[in-house]
Amino acid sequence: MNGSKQDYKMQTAPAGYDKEKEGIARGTIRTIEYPSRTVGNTRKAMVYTPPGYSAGQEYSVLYLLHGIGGDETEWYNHGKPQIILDNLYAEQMLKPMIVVLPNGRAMRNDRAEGDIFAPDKIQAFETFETDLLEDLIPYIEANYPVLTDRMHRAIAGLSMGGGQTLNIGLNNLDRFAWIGAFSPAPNTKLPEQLLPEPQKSAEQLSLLWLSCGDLDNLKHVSDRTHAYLSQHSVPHIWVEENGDHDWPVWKNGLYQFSKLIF
Ligand code: FER
Repeated sequence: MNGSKQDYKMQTAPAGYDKEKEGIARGTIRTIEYPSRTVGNTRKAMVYTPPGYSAGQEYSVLYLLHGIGGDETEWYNHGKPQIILDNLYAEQMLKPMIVVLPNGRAMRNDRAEGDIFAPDKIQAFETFETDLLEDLIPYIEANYPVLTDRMHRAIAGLSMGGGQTLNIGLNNLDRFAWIGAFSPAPNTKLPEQLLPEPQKSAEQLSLLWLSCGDLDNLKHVSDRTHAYLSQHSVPHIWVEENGDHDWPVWKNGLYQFSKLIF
């Protein structure tokens, strides 16, 4: 466990953490559109603003990425982040944050149609780095009352989006202090490429979270990343969960990670 955040003990999410509760304040989730110079069109994203959201306050931002079979609605349809986060706010367990659900397939037709493994579609998940940094983040910062320094910006995602999270986040530690990868996919760069200067990355990271189900066929990606981080004493949280490449792991990842950031 050397290099891990050894003091961290994950507490099981309480029963009902992902179920709508009566009588609590609710946030709002809606679809926005932003101009993308990277793709050359207008792209969709969903944005969750927390209960009591007010333009007079300043918010941190979490960018939360979907998997290879999804789009900007995937978390909303399957993960219900707005319910998980509303429940956490009701318990005063979260810092004020806006959550942005982008579409990580940065190409003209960004729907999860046809062969979702086609090379141009896989490439689009790489192109998204530019769309995120140069188009989406500036749009969010121009249109929402958000804090714009690295300490108030987080990135997390599941599977293909977990790989993007590591590739983009660790490559841009001047932009992101909080990084959370849930079951990262084989698009994840090799650890030597992700962290060529592990000591320097370690100094910049506020949190690097890595979790994966023990039954996940892609767990070798997390294993090799965790091994490198440990070997180079890069502090991180590594959670091997009971579970598969599936929503219980990813929803728990969001629940656990969001409590720790900002
Ligand atoms: C692969 C297997 C799975 C791959 C990506 C995935 C890029 C993504 C899975 C997901 O997002 O659920 O070989 O290569």
